[in-house]
Amino acid sequence: MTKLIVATSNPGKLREMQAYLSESEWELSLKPAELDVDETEDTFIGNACLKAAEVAIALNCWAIADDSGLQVDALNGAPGIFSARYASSDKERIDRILHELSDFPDSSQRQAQFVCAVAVARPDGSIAARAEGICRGEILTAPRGTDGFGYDPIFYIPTERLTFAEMSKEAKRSISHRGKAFATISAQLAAIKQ
Ligand code: ITT
Repeated sequence: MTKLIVATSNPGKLREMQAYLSESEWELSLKPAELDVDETEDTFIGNACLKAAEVAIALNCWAIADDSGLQVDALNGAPGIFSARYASSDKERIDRILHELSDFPDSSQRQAQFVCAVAVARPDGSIAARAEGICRGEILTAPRGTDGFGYDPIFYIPTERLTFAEMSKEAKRSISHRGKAFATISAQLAAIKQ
């Protein structure tokens, strides 16, 4: 089995990435905490490729990275690629979104989507695979649920009548941005000759 470095410092993302890659024929290993990559690109996929490539080169190993975030229609797509940098804790990030949407009480005005871009880099930093997944939903007026991470308690899926933070791991996987992106990348990873 070839080693594949999971290039994230976000514990919530890490749990999902490991679960979604658990049946792959790759030996997963976590990137060292001190190896951090600045996200200087202006797209999710650009930042996913950058993180995977820089970690791969630094460790001379295959690496996989995820760049993701929330895009709120009424905020012209914000926070988008700045989702992690929108405030300094998950609670403050949620409070900021709720405050910015306070003039938009109707669910029709609170439409949003999560985006996940994922990239796999070879040890020389070249990109071997990439994929993207999108999940549409609505931003609630107050958080609901305790599972998941990040913006999950305010991201509501009307067809399920649940937020991501109220869903089982399996339900989130089957409809989420990351579940979709990893379904595609897993097939690509399986096709790579190790
Ligand atoms: P790494 O770059 O180290 O992977 P990060 O947290 O900086 O970690 P991103 O730059 O991709 O990751 O930022 C993603 C932001 O969007 C971050 O605030 C997450 O909490 C949030 N996010 C991404 N996917 C999410 C999900 O499935 N549920 C809730 N929030 C999510």
